[in-house]
Amino acid sequence: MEKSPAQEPDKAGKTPEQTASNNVPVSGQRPDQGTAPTNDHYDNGGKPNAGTRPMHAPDTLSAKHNHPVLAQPPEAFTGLTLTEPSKVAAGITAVIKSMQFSWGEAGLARGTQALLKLNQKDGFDCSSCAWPDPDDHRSVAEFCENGAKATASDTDHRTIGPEFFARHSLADLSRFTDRDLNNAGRITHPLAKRPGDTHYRQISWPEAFQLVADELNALHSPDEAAFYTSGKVPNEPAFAYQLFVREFGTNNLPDCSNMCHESSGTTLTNTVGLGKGSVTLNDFYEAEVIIIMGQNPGTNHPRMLTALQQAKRNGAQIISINPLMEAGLNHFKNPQDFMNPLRALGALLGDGTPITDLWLQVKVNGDMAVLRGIMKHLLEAEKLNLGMVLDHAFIQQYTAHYDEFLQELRNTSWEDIEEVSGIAREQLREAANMLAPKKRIITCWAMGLTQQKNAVYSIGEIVNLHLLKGAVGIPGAGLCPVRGHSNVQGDRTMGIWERPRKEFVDALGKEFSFTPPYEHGLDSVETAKAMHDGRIKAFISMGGNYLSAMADTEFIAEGMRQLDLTVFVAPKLNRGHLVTGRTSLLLPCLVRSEVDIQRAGQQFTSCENSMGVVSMSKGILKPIGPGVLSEVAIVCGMAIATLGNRTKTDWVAMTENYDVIRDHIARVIPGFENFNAKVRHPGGFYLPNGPRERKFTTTNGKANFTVTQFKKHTVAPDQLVLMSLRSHDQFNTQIYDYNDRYRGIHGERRVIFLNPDDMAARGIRARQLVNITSHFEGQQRMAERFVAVPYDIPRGNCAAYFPEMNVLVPVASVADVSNQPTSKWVVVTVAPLPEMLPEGTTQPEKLATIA
Ligand SMILES: Nc1nc2c(c(=O)[nH]1)N[C@H]1C(S)=C(S)[C@@H](COP(=O)(O)OP(=O)(O)OC[C@H]3O[C@@H](n4cnc5c(=O)[nH]c(N)nc54)[C@H](O)[C@@H]3O)O[C@H]1N2
Ligand SMILES: Nc1nc2c(c(=O)[nH]1)N[C@H]1C(S)=C(S)[C@@H](COP(=O)(O)OP(=O)(O)OC[C@H]3O[C@@H](n4cnc5c(=O)[nH]c(N)nc54)[C@H](O)[C@@H]3O)O[C@H]1N2
Ligand SMILES: [Mo]
Repeated sequence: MEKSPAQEPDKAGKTPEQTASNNVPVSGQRPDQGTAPTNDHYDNGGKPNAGTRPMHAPDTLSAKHNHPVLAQPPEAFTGLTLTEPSKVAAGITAVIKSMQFSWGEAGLARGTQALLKLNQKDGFDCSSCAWPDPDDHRSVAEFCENGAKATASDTDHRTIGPEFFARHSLADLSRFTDRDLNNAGRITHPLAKRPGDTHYRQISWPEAFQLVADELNALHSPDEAAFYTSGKVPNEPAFAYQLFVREFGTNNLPDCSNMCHESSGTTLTNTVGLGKGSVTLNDFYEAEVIIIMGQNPGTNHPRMLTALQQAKRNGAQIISINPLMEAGLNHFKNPQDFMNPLRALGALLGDGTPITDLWLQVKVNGDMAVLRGIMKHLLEAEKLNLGMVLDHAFIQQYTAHYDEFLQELRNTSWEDIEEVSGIAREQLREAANMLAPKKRIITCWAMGLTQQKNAVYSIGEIVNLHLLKGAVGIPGAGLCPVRGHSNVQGDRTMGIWERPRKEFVDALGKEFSFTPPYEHGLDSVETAKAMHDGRIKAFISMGGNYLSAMADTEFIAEGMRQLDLTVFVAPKLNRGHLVTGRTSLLLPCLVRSEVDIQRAGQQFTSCENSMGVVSMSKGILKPIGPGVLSEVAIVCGMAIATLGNRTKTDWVAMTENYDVIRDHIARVIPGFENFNAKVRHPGGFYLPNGPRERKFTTTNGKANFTVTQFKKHTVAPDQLVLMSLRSHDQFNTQIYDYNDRYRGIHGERRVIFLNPDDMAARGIRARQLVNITSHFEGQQRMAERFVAVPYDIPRGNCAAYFPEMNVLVPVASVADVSNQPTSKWVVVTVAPLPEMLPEGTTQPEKLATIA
């Protein structure tokens, strides 16, 4: 391997202590978690305190060359062009882009047919994000550019069958980019890689199920297996899956939620008694102020912009708290307006609706400081306007820990607030002035908040603000964690959780006449460690891409390669399917837009959106091929083969008719009584929500203020804080294309966004190549050859795309209490290389193309 200049310690900008380790893996203690001293009323829900197990950082530089199957995407460049970032999201470009993408990828007829049924009451639920559909009126095209892309990608008419896998070994496939893997097409047959094999080969379904059963039944304990779930899996297969796992005998049910809104769920459960948001879509139309923190709706929840546009038309003001001015937070042109003759001309000529009234350009993880500053101003305002700013009656009747919180707030100094947030006291007063006379306040947040070391406590400050204002459980007000995957919230409701509540386990055991395990299982982070040190020997994955989505890519790869068995249930290929255990199965499933015929006729499934509405999803397209089964059929197939006569459950009946599954759910999970009737109601039904009615079912029956000691998190002068982002052309690890149109990035994903002053200080020019080294507890991880791009981002912060940068995120760097990887807080040094990337550079010779 060629030695890159960044390996010279001085050029890589390492501190003396780090230089001493010379990039050799060293062990580091896992940080203590969940012990913030002032938060004695916070329950960590039985998270294992695994602070004692030393973790070894993989040597990321040599690791990537150690194995023929690459765990990281290839480093070749794909041709970067830079333009000015957009100030307007959506508009006619979005409509054209979505149509082009859909027609290109899914084929004209299949694509448009699918789009017309997307999110309609008699259609299928969009498999993209979890933003809700309007309760009453749905426009003919209730989709967005990215929903259209997700649907087009799902319904791809291209196929990859056994001959494709015979042509390409796993090592070959791993040299494709993530985009090319996703765009290769739909998997059409079950496939197996046996010990020693270099290729996946066709296998029959009964053989595949038997192979799973033989491997699982050979384990010494059911706890040697982990069963991962990604949030696209609908309720019915999710319920059947967790039942299979618990009948098998373990609670090892890690899921993508562990990396997503785990921090939100933890805070909300402790503070308001329910780990979900409290608002409905209609609340947006009645809100006076909407705060949007750590979220990029223009790309990740585009239909939210329609709600924000309506809110603005109804008089709401919007405060955006984000290190970046994302296009969707700036201006929005509603694509649906182009279809409305009264609005079409305005939409075509104007700049769209301005969204943000006040932008606070916070430094990464400065949110707690921002919120403290706003609340300090509110206390001042209350002094001047007694009884008009804070809701004393609400505080008195419903909350606990108010006095301790006030004390802590008063103790937080303005100097600390300004330093940590990067925002002046006067600007914070502007935000406070917008909030002071108002009660109908909604706060939305997403990954910018949850993927931080102190995420649980920062989100606690959001709740604090709402409790001060009594802005929970009244129309137009409430807490709104904006969920990611379309059914990630539903999967949790169905029991996809490594720490199930006792009442749930009791009910499950009673319904299915077995003794389920009560001991808590492993989450996504703990699973990674357990794989690595040999405690886990089999990994079954319902959708998702654990390898690329988890932190510390090379660490995960080392763990996966040691396993006896990996099983992946998926419609499309991803990198995670290539880094396998000794035996590996790739089992293709139907997607939501396809018709699912079982013995009792056409079946449908259901999903729960971000606001707790459960609705049905019924496919309309012909399945991609006869070799593909539904997720329910695959789960039940594995269960029948594995559990044999140990189970009393009628898995066949559940496969033949999903109503049978729903009848079980109705008896096990509160809120689902009469499920089969309610789900058939057009538009679905709302699940019960305590906080929405000011019922706070915490251990003390109160809404709890969170009291956290304010801490400054400092990094060395030469270090930067790296956050990970999604581009406009990806859905998590599924890369649709190399562009990030709104941010002015075209043709390339290996970029790092830097503040121009930070670039100058390091002698880095635009389009120069750099190496990035992350520093954690004396360990280093490295990502080589990224292209520097100057961007409007706070000094000291930088950004790169997920999953390319995940190799830099240390597996042991997790949020307190929730154990969620800190993917938005990675301490790095950035070292320039001599090379520049010329305009429009491509290195096609280095890119494997799909034949
Ligand atoms: N098209 C599309 N839609 C998606 C997805 C996708 O990949 N593609 N993914 C889905 C999933 S699973 C999820 S969870 C959601 C994710 O939705 P988002 O959370 O919007 O996704 P990210 O790209 O991670 O964006 C994080 C935002 O937080 C900001 N940020 C980063 N650090 C901080 C901070 O410290 N403070 C503040 N205030 N802001 C910060 C970033 O600038 C960025 O705007 O989207 C869902 N929808
Ligand atoms: N650095 C960094 N890391 C992150 C994040 C970040 O912001 N930064 N975000 C985190 C978040 S919020 C999340 S949610 C996770 C995402 O983690 P995952 O959910 O594990 O990852 P995805 O990329 O969404 O999974 C995509 C794969 O799911 C499969 N799939 C697609 N549709 C279906 C279906 O209908 N059924 C089945 N069975 N399979 C399907 C396909 O094979 C596809 O390739 O990543 C996390 N990782
Ligand atoms: Mo997510």
